[in-house]
Amino acid sequence: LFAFLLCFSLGATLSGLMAMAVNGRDVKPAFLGFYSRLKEDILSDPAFDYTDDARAWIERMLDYNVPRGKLNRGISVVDSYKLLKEGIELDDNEFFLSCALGWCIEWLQAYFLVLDDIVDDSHTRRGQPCWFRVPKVGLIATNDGTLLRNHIPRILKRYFRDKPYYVDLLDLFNEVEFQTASGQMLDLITTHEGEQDLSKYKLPVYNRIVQYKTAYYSFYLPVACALLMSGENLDHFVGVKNILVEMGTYFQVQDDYLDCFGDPEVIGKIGTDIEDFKCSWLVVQAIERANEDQMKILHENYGKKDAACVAKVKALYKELDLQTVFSEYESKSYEKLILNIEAEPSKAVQEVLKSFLHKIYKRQK
Ligand code: DMA
Ligand code: MG
Ligand code: MG
Ligand code: MG
Repeated sequence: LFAFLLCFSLGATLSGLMAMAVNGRDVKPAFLGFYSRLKEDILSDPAFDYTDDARAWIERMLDYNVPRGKLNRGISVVDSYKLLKEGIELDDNEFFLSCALGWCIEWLQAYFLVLDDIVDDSHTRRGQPCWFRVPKVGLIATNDGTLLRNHIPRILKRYFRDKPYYVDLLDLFNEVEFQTASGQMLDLITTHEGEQDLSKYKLPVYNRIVQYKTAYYSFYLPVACALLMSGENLDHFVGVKNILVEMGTYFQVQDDYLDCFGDPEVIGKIGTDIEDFKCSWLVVQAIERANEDQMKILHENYGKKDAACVAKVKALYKELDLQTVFSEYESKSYEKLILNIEAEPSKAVQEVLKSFLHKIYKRQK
């Protein structure tokens, strides 16, 4: 009887969560609930015969890297899809499908972050050591990244292969992955140029890097997924794409700002941009404003893995008042984005874009 009651109340709670999420308010608990289902699919994939060790490895790797972030990108698919339906309620299956696409983006993000932390020589991520820093993981993390990436088409195949938009969905994920990896390449090879000549770090170089490495997968992809689910042709949404790329650029400027000035306890990661000689928004702004003596300080201290050098760079950023420069940039970007959004013909699309913008405006993490 006890077991029965327990099952009954668990069932009731789950369907309660679903009903709440489907009808509007709190998507996150229901979204998180579907993670276990997708994980179970992967662990029982008939194409691979898991030993107990293999199963335990994958499960730990997924739990460590996939569901522990803010989940903004994933949940945005659901939020956007709901807004595009303009008040027509999602049924349970539509709700699940939009969550599954959201999780594919979270899987993609996990894949990029596992590798990004290796190439950036980072220490922590989401308040825990980076996956490759975990004992016994090390460079096995590179293959785990490959696996995370390969899980995405498997999820898509299982749940979307009969949909008319299946081919477009596969193509979308392929394109966005290509753009992101290309952006990561630009991010990484630009540091070589900066080491030769710091004055190469100018705004157009910066914008190009962040458009590719961040904006497409973080901003365009969630909305594009929701549009495909709604039966739309993505070729008709070039204006929306441009706005989302602008928003993604603003988001990466925030990321760069927080790398230096954010609280590691809050952002869950310790910044490494100064040590790594990154073409960060802050150094671009510093170079624009520095006099000869200040340029000398930058030349002598930027890109050194030495706490004293990093402190000197941070002191210079404060001297140049980059905190104020940033908050002015932040308000201006917001105003410009709102203007562009309000010029979009569809009210539903406007709502999608505004809800996205409000999730990130003045974020602390
Ligand atoms: C992030 O750039 C881009 C991708 C594709 C992960 P980043 O190295 O600034 O990110 P983070 O600050 O999270 O390490
Ligand atoms: Mg990084
Ligand atoms: Mg990086
Ligand atoms: Mg960063």
